[in-house]
Amino acid sequence: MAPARNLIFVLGDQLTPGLSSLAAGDPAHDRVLMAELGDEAQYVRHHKKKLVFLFSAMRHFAEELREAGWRVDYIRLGAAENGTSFTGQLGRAIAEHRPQRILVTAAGEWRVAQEIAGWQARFSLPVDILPDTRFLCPPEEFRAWAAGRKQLRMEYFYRDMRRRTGLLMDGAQPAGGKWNFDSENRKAAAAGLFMPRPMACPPDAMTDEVLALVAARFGNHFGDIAPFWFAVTRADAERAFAAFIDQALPHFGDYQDAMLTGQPFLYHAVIAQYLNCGLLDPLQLCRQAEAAYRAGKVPLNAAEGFIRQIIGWREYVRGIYWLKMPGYARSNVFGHTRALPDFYWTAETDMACLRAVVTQTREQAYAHHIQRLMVTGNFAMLAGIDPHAVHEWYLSVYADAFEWVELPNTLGMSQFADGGLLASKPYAASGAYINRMSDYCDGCRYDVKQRTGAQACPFNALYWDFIARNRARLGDNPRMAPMLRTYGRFSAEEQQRIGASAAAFLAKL
Ligand code: DLZ
Ligand code: SF4
Repeated sequence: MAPARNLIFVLGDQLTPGLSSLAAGDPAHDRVLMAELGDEAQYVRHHKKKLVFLFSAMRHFAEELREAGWRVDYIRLGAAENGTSFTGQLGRAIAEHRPQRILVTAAGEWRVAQEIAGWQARFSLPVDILPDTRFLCPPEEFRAWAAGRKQLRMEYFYRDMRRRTGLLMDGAQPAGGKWNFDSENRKAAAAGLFMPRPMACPPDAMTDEVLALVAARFGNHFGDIAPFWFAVTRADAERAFAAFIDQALPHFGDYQDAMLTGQPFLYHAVIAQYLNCGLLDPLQLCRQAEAAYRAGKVPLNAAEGFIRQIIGWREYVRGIYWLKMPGYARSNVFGHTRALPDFYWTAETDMACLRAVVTQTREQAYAHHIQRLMVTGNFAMLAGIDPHAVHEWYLSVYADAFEWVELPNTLGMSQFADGGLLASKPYAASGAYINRMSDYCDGCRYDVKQRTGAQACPFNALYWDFIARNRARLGDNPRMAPMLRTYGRFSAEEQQRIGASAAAFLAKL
């Protein structure tokens, strides 16, 4: 066999035909390598549905590349020696194909990028690491944007991205005269609203094989493997997105922050898993959402809210990740050290909100942003859980979670472990917030109206105890001042009861 000219390593979250490494290669001379890797499946113990999704999407993508004329080495889990790591598989493929050069699109995760950075020296071969052009803002540009700013406010970054892409712009002005319609997006959901389900794709034969593989090899990982309904091809993911635009986007804005028992999806798109492994293209999704608005099919607050998540928040957290890693992973400004409670895995807790969110996470490898931020995340911060353990939990349980997006969302936004680089205040809330935005409290054995005592909603005492514990640190944050003042007005006895209630609850965790 003639040696390959380039060996192109396509990673599991690079399932995009226009990927920079593929664009730099040539099917006539080059060879593509893809590998299912034990190390990647287990460095955190990913949810079974996530593993099925990724491996099946990888296998389907390899077929797509073959149909486009590429020669693809696709290494199935457990199929070849040196099998469990990127570097091990690359070494094996180099020995077999004797390429002149390695092409790879920059890895999404710092850990993998470090590994790739060592390849040139290790294999004495040129390694071209190409920029990941699927993102709109390259890390260097974000660095330049951040340089010299005291606060890295997403809102200003987002406006620049709107101007740059022209999305929802009328000339130099934002459509509707406002950049951000978030204040219109806080309706609580009422039971009985028509809730479309995300489009379900029954497993094909290839997915059935992966289901058997994951059940056999990773049966002890968290999460229900069945029913498996995620799309695993670009065509199906695009259909699922089109269905979202048609059926759910019109209400997505209004009910973005709502939570309802037995309704895991509400009007959410549930496409982040497709987006983050490369099946869907971010800019194309935004153009479709804008077109639906321009055609009068969806209101502006919905289209703007959706587009802001993609070109604003998603790009912004990636920028923060590459700006701050590797140190960012160790952020722990509150010095929290408590172990993650078992009920994050078992859902066995009397707190109905946490039970609902963990149960749904186990069933679907999905929860929406407010469930993640204000239920599981909020509880972990109030209870003083080690933020690194919280990070590893989110990274493993959600199908869309890749470290570049999950880590800043967890450590920065949700746990405030970075001391306020990402968020202007801790997203701490008592039971009242959860009661306002959900129906969880109706079915809970705790009383959301009581602050202390054995029947009181644990979020309440934990919330005030968190405020009290961190008085000194939060004192100069103007957005926390009202809460600190309220706490200060409690009687000494009430403050004492809060401390005792929180301590009694935590002692039993
Ligand atoms: C998350 C993941 C998993 C579970 N499995 C694989 C795999 O078998 N092969 C692979 O190439 N990538 C996998 N990934 C994605 C990587 O862990 C990592 O998130 C990306 O390569 C980004 O750096
Ligand atoms: Fe959650 Fe408290 Fe409401 Fe129970 S009462 S569901 S613990 S917020």
